[in-house]
Amino acid sequence: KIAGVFGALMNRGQGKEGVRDGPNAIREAGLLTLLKDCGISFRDYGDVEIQAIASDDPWKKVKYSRTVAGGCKQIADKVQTIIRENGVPIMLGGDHASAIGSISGHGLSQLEIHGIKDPAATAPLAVLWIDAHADINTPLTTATGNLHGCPVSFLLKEMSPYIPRDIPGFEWQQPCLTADRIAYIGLRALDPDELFVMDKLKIKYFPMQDVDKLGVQKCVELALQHINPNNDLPLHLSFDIDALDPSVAFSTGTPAMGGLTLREGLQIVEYVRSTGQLSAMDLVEVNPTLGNGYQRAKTMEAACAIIAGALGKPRQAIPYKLDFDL
Ligand code: DIR
Ligand code: MN
Ligand code: MN
Ligand code: MN
Repeated sequence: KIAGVFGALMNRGQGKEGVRDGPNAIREAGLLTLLKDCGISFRDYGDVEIQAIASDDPWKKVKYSRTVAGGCKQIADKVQTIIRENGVPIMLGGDHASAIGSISGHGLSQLEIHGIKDPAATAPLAVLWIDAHADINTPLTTATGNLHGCPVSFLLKEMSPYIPRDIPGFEWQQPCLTADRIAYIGLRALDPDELFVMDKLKIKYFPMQDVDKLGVQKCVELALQHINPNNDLPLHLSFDIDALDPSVAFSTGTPAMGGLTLREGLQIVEYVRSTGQLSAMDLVEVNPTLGNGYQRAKTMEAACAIIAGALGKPRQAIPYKLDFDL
């Protein structure tokens, strides 16, 4: 397999438009050179441009549903193309609403691979969500109206009674996961309704205080044990750069103090890589228009390091054996 890198120029899932420039800032910071130097084979699939829909008035509080949903459909198609071509999709964001697209596409690909004809079936797939936020608000409970705070509720079967069917643009989308197939690490900025829902659905989550108590290694082991007990499901790693502390990743729309160190972030992705099950990854919410030059450079360097770590770059050096396969 090779890494199939693509940009998702999604910026209507929240209010800070510069997140659209994230993918190209990550490329300009040298991601592809770094992968090449590490012997990681990849193909750059270019960018998914999001078509701004001219009249995209709010549905209740929800902003830009047609633009976001249409973009997510394009992203889902791109992910399916990459997987058909034997790639591991690496989506550079863009805001986290894009994960409705990448995870739906990954789910549909798994159904296709297993010859499951019913598109409403639960996909054989596990998701590890690394974020300061839980992104599990619903279109009716969201306080901000920003869809980047809602992707998980769109993806879970158990949440579908709470997702109105008439949100414009989302007609194509169906939940592909059950609540026992997703776990979180890094949480520290949840809305009260989100915590209620997570406890109700018995979702496994490791907030920052667990990272401090148990250590990040134990958290990632327990998270994966829960969502993928036999380590036989393909894994989708959805990494919001705001999971990292603002001292290393300031250039993001909703930074939250007290986050993961870069070392903890690397430990997570390196462990995921060691399972051999990484099947797709998102690295989202990188906004190069925020922060000063130093903060921007740090954020881009962190993003590149997290991606390379997930794809097998050892931390101590560029590998001297350049023949490994994903
Ligand atoms: C907040 C912020 N929970 C919302 N969410 C996110 O808008 O629903 N920030 N995802 O990154
Ligand atoms: Mn976040
Ligand atoms: Mn997020
Ligand atoms: Mn965010």
